[in-house]
Amino acid sequence: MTQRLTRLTAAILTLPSLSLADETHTQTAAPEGHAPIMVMGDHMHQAGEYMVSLRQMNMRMTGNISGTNKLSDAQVLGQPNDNAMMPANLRVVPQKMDMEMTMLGAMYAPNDAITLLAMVMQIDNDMVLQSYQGMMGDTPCASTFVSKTSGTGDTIIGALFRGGATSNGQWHSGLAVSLPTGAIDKTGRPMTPMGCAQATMDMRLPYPMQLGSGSYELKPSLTYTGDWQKWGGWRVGAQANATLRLNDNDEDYRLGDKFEVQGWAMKNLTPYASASLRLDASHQGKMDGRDAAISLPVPTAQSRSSGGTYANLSLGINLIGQSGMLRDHRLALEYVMPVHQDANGVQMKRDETLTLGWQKAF
Ligand SMILES: [Cu+2]
Repeated sequence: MTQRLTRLTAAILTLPSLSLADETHTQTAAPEGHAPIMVMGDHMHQAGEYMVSLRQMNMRMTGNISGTNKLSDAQVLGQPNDNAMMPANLRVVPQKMDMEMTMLGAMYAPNDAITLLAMVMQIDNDMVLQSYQGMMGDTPCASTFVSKTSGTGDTIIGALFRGGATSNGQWHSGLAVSLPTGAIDKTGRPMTPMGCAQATMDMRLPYPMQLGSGSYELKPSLTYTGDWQKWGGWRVGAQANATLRLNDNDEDYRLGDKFEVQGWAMKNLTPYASASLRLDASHQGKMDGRDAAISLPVPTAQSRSSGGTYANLSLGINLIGQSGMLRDHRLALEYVMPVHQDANGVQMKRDETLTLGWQKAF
């Protein structure tokens, strides 16, 4: 009798975990099955599965900050020019920048323990700047000018390694390398403060206008994803990752190493839609060395103006097709709002970023 009761109790206790296991199985097609679209390497695949993805990221920047403080154009003009004796201070002030990144990614799992990944990208930078007349004073040139660069960015290849299971989820680690396929010698003809005329020769454009870091990079990561059924049915995740620059690039500098932590929570709205909330914080060190050919009297050309500490809050929507031609196609949108910016030197102030992404596993 006691034995039968024990067996029955055991069977009842197993029931919820059985239904849970079933849910986990169908989760591959759930809208909250993948992390918000800006998170890289958040999930692994099962043996033989592959996936393609396309992301379009648009980032806007306006005005300038030093540390956490917003600077007026006049305050930027009061900053020293480290690149030359003359002019002694900065003479060109960035007003607005649009950075568009198109990322094409692929994932493939040769077995259940490892998922391989690769990503190539195309970058389009568009900056509007204001030059100020002559070697000093704050008389602007009659019009602003536009500086543009575009081309291939750096290329990422790597792998994710299945870790262990926790009571409510699982974790995996990742290791990728970034290959310096993005140009770091892009040129343009900015409007010079002397006579407010366009430069007559091509000049190397400032660091943020370049398309890559120029260095080989190591990118380790650690990711946790979980199903918090008991606490209201949230799908949650957390990731720590780093970008370590392995060498000085061909132009004799090395961008600072970057460290990032982020956490997210996703909630099912319907069988085909989920909403997400994500918080990320990152720190990037100052660059080491400088490119002697980048010498314009503009804050973005000063090697001290690199790196900083940032935090963002992001809202996202994730859709997954349930039937017909749309079945298993994922479409996701994420809107990133900066909540903390502490920049080294003088850098442009980041505004919102919008990313649209499509993913399909086979
Ligand atoms: Cu994938």
